[in-house]
Amino acid sequence: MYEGHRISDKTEQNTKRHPLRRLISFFFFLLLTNAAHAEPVLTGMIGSIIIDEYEIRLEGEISPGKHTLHVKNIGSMLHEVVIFKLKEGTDATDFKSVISAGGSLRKVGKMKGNMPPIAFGTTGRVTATFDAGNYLLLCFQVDMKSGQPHFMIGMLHEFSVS
Ligand SMILES: [Cu+2]
Repeated sequence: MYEGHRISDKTEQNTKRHPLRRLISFFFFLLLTNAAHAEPVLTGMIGSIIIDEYEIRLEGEISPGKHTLHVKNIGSMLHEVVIFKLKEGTDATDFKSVISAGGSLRKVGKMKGNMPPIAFGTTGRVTATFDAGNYLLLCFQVDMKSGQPHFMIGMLHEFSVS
């Protein structure tokens, strides 16, 4: 009943607005989102992520909001960082089981940000918008020896935002 009420409100509002005005607002929306992409608005604290063989760890706590995290690769290989939000009720073990079984990532959550691989001894950054929930930091690079993705052999870190 509440849903129906909300939908009819929206329809009424849309019919009142001139199509050109809607187009203009959409254009400004694009401008704003692009600007936000180029120069992230930072709220709360900025944490950092350390990547190594084979671990990934978060220094500091992340509060809800948009954050850019500094990344440092202290290992001897290429590593990347993927920020993944877990669906409510799932954890790192569920994530690994789903991937091992060849299932879709969408079954366990959603990717929120990523930093392409960086060489050892270098730094990078990754930006994501966080809301409350449980997250994973992951590296998807494949290990030459075992053929396993790095997150399967330790480069996985679970944390929560509240
Ligand atoms: Cu890695």
